[in-house]
Amino acid sequence: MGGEDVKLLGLWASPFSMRVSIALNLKGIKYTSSEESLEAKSELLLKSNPVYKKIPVLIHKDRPLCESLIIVQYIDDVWAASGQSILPADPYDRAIHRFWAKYADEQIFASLGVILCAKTEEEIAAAISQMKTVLEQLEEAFEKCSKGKSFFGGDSIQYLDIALGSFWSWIKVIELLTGSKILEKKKIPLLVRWGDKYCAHDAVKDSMQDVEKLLEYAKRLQAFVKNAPPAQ
Ligand SMILES: N[C@@H](CCC(=O)N[C@@H](CS)C(=O)NCC(=O)O)C(=O)O
Repeated sequence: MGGEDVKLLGLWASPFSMRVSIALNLKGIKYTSSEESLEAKSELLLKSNPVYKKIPVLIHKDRPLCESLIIVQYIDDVWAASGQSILPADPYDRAIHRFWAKYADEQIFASLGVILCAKTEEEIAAAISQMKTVLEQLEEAFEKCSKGKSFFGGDSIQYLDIALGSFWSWIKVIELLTGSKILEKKKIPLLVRWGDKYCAHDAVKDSMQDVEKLLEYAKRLQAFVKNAPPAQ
């Protein structure tokens, strides 16, 4: 299903692009993808996301959609009859998934950015400590949402799995870059087990970034930030 009508403008290293790929995989939708460069954005990207000029963009039947979590919900709505549901059926559960997904976006993405651009060891230590606190809160959320099953969505991957899972390889890269253990089995045992199962899932494993390759990308990004002229 899908094929020519569905095109993803993305970037392999982007946590946000990965969400869209995984949602399409879960629904069994065929799509084409175009790898963007953030240094030289394509005309198609600029035309398709004139407001934020960011990836991912999903172009479905020539109509562009922006913002990864909005795209994931769109995919669930449009292909409601294919594959599994991505949003939970119960309105309360849906709201809880959206709450924690927004929280993960605000907190984890911000900490990743701080660590990659940090100028001092203190900044790095504070951002890592913040990330650990957020993951401990998500550990509690996992216990409630999963009800003893493998995923936030229970037996299957759902919205919050997709939202949080997109940061997993990046968190591992931060561990390697800084020499700090973040995914500690003692502190967040349920999330560590969840992460392993999530990364091995059929709809995820081919879209999940390779940690070594992502580490090299992160080092290049750090060097670029370090050498960039100060903002005017
Ligand atoms: N909230 C957006 C975030 C997208 C985003 O930050 N994309 C980055 C790549 S990971 C981007 O395109 N950056 C280009 C820029 O900021 O100019 C989403 O969920 O889709």
